[in-house]
Amino acid sequence: MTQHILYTFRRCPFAMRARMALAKAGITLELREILLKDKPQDMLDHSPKGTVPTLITASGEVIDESLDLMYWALEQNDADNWLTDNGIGSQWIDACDNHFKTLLDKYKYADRHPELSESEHRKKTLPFINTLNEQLNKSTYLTGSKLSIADIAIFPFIRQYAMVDKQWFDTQPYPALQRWLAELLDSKLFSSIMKKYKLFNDGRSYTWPEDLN
Ligand SMILES: N[C@@H](CCC(=O)N[C@@H](CS)C(=O)NCC(=O)O)C(=O)O
Repeated sequence: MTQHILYTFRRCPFAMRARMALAKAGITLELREILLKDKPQDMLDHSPKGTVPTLITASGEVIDESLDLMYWALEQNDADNWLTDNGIGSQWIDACDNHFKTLLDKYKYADRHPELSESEHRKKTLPFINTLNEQLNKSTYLTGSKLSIADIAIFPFIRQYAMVDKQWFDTQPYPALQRWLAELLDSKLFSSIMKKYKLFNDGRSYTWPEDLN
């Protein structure tokens, strides 16, 4: 039987959130780990924009936006009701994807954006970081007392943010955000989607999530 095929890159935050939703929904697929500088032709043939994650379903549909992939997976199996989020989850995701992500990239790659120093770039991220921390002071997760799609969609970017200058992040007065990040980093779900795979370009692909040989 034809399987779904996922082109992915382990360290890409968009691919991480997609893999978390796919794993949570218990979707089995063929995982193809790629290098962004050496994209497989089959992936480009299906999605010329060439971004990960890209999923080709068993029926040939192409899903090449991480958020669409999260919804596609959870709409098939949403055992923990990640999609029930008081309707505010999409506002958090929108603020992250369409606002914070650009500021994060400038902070992370400050040398490519010399108009400001690294700490000046970081300063521009602080309103969003403060808002997250304030929300997580009020509720365990972003949309209430239980985990939802918003937490998972945003988490890989906060992970990346914290890693730019870990010592700085760890010593900031964001206890609620630090608690939330630590919990997600320690989760079985996250470790299950961060396993290392050999490259598809070296002839390897895997039945995922089980096959680690
Ligand atoms: N909007 C896309 C963005 C995905 C994206 O930009 N992924 C990056 C890797 S983290 C990528 O594939 N970049 C293409 C490249 O570097 O060539 C999504 O949500 O899936």
